[in-house]
Amino acid sequence: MSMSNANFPMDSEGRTYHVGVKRGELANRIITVGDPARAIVLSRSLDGVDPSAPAKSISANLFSHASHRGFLTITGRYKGTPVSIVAIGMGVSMMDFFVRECRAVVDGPMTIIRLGSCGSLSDAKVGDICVPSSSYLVQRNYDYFAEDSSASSASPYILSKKFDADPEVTATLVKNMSAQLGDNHVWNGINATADSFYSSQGRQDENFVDNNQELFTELVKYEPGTLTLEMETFLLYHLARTSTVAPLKEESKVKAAATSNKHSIRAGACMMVFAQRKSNEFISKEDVARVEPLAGKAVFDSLVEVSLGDESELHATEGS
Ligand code: R1P
Ligand code: URA
Repeated sequence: MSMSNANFPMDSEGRTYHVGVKRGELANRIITVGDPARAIVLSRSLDGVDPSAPAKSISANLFSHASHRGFLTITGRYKGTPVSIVAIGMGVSMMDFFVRECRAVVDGPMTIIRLGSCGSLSDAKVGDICVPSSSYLVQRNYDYFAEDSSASSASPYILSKKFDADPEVTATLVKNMSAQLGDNHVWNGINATADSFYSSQGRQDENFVDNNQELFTELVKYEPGTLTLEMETFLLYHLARTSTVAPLKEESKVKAAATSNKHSIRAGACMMVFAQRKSNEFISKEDVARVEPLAGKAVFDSLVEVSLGDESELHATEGS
C-alpha cells in the first residue's frame, strides 16, 4: 500500500490510512461500536439480510471492509435509508482516527451515534441502557506519578469540561430505547470517558500505584449526574462540537454561523451497562445477546428519524 500526503495520508484509490475507507463506501448516518462482533450482530437488522443466515458472518448483500488496523466498516440500508456500521476497537485515539477519516470521505452533514458498553456508577443495572447528554474526560495525571513530581497537592486524575451530545439525537435515542427495552431500563445523564479501563475507572490493581481509591467520590462530586464510565464518547462529542462546515466561502461562513447548523456532525451515544461498579456484578452472555440487537434497532431508528440538517446549505459550500 503506497500512501501520499503526509498531512492526511491516502492511498492511490483514495482510501484513508487507518480506517481504510474511500468516498462512496460510507453513509452519512453511522453507528459506531467497539467490538467487530457487535457490528456483525447489528448488520443483521439491515434491509435484505436473511435472518436465518449464519450469525457470525456478514451478509453478501452488504458492503464490508476490514482495515489492516482493525477497523470494520459495513454499509447497507435500514428501512430504505443508507447507513454504515463502523467497529473501531477501544479508546479515544481510535475514535479520533474513525471520526476524522470518515469525515474526510463523506460529503455533506453526518450523524454519528455510538452504541457501546460501560460501567455504571449509578443505580443503572447490568443490561440497562444509558444515553448521556454530555461527557467529560478522566485522564490519569501522569506528572503526579513522576519521580521528581513537586506537585504533591495536584490530583492524580484530571477531569475535563463537559461536551454535549446533540439534544435532538439524545431525545430520540431515549424515546426509541424506551420503546425497545421499557422506560425503567433507560437512563439519561452524564458520562465520564476514561483513558484506561483500569486506573482512571477506579479499578483497584495492587501491581501498580494508582491512587484512585477516592475517584468515584470525586467524579460524583464534580458532576453529580455522572452515571457511567467508558472510553470513547467524550471524543465523539468533542469532535462533533469542533467539526466545521468546510470548505466555506466567507459569506457561507457567516450564514452557517447564524444557524444552528454550524457543525457538520451531529453526535449521540448510548451504552449498555456491562459492569455494575457498586454491586460488582458483570453482565451475562445471554443478556448481551438479548440487549444488543434491541439497542441496535433503537439506534438505527434514531439515525433515520433525525434529519441530517440543512443539506442544501452544506452542499452549497462544496467546491468553494
Ligand atoms: C472496554 O471493555 C471497552 O468497552 C467499552 C469501552 O468504552 C471500551 O471500549 O465500549 P465498547 O463495548 O464499545 O468497546
Ligand atoms: N466498558 C468500560 O469502559 N468500563 C466498564 O466498566 C465496562 C465496559
